[in-house]
Amino acid sequence: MKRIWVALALGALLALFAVAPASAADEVTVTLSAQNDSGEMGTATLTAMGDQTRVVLNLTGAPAGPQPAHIHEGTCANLNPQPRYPLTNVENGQSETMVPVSLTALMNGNFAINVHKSPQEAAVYVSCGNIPAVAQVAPGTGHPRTGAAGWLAGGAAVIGALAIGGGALLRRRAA
Ligand SMILES: [Cu+2]
Repeated sequence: MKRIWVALALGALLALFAVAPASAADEVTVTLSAQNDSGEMGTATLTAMGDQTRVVLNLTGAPAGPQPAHIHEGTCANLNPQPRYPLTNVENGQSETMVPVSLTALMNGNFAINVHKSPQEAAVYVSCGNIPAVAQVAPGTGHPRTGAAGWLAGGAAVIGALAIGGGALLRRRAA
């Protein structure tokens, strides 16, 4: 029986490696550039959490705040002023939000993240970054996206392990 478990463990391990690169690509960093001479710039880190996405903003040159922040449709150059997904107010350059939309949808929807000067001066944009489309990101990060290939490799590993295990079992029965 021992050989079966070794084979199964090996198969599970191989399956894990086959799927692992997908999770690395489930995080995207958006560069936030200063607008209107604000000097506020930094990053937005988007992490896939199933059908939700965690959005973490990290800005330097930011005031204490609070500063409203949103995901808008459009690009920083041509932003739909109506926010699509509100983000937690930026305070001291920091903000973290779970938005109820998948990272894939965000990356296929032509969205941008922006920060406003203050609740009183929301019309003044101080920082913005375009969420890149999936096709533009995959080559840049060097991580392959989740694909059928990964699942096929995982499945093949499991089937291989079962075959090895089954063979060992048959040999044992025959002996
Ligand atoms: Cu906004």
